[in-house]
Amino acid sequence: MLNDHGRRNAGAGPVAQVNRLTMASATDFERQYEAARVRSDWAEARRCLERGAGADDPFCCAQLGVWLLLGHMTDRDDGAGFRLVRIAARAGAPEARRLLATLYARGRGVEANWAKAVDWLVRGARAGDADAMRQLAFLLPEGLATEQQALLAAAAQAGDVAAQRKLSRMTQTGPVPERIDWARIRRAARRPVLADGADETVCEAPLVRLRHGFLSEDLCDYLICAAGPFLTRASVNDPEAGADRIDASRTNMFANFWLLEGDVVTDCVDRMLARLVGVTPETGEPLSVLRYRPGEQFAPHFDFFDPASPVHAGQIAQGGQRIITCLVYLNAGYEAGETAFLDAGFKIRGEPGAAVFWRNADEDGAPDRATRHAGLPPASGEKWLLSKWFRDRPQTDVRTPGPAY
Ligand SMILES: O=C(O)CCC(=O)C(=O)O
Repeated sequence: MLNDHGRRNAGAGPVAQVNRLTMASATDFERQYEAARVRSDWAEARRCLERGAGADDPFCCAQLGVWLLLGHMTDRDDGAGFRLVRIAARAGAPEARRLLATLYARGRGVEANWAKAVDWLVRGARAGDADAMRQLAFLLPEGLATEQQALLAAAAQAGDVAAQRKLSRMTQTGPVPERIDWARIRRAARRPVLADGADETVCEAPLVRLRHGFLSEDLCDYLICAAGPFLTRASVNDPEAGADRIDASRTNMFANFWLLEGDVVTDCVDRMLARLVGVTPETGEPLSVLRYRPGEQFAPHFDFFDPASPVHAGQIAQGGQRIITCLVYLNAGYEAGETAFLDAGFKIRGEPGAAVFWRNADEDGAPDRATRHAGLPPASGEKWLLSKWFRDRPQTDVRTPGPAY
């Protein structure tokens, strides 16, 4: 039986993005780094970054900061990574500003500080960064519809799809204000949090729980839009060979939200998920968004690591057992496509925003084989789903470097 834990292989887009966005005004440091990177001369690339960072070159600070945060080509050092990203953010690099906001929201390399996270988004938005505008708009409470509309309109005009879609869902829109009250936005932006509510029991053995209305329609759509650029064919991990591979048993696409793919809003979703299932966010693997087109499926599988497989036993020893799965249905407009529990004999498909969660293993890490489940293929339309796995210990969030680095 194949087990999917191949989520670590998502592309290295945002690191490349740091390259792409800042190359427009490339400094000598940057050009030297780029030349070494193209030759895959990583030792020289690193020396270029270090020389540039020593001279406060924003590109080099951002890139080396990212390497330190990811443990790429160097030992992971969150504090040093944070400080370098902050230098680049202060110098006005848009992606460094956004990353700094995420680091403050997550408490990565620095004590979590919501006010500073918002402040860095505001700085970005004021400088015209559509991404920061969109994030802020989704963090504003209902009462600030005018400011929200102004942020969304500006982001939408810059081509931001999530902003365009949210704007089109807003029922009462007035004229867009000429002046944005940034102080008001800074004060009002808040984390979306888990609303009070009761869980329903869908099945007793295995114990599968359902929470209606876990995510708002807005947040569901936010995740769908955010996943778009990172979608890649989902893989499975072979417990005998130990390697991830493309396989006919899993034909859908997925996107993982590692540090660089995520943002302040997705970090809020991560915290809500942890709260829902009663664990700390640090035990979560990266949030993952799955997309199934008609006929695409995730064949019957377990989410736990099987201690009987030497490869999986190694995974357990390294990062802990995968004890909880949480799925959130993100859209409507497709037929079939349920999540099926084969041995327990039921299928479920929640309305958009509904969360389903269960334990894959007991307190001692012993697998619950009654949790065998599948993502059935939609007969028509597209199915979008959030999938989140929690381990029995905090995760390092160190991504295996892909060749694109
Ligand atoms: O697509 C589904 O309904 C199930 C997804 C799944 O099995 C998983 O993420 O582990």
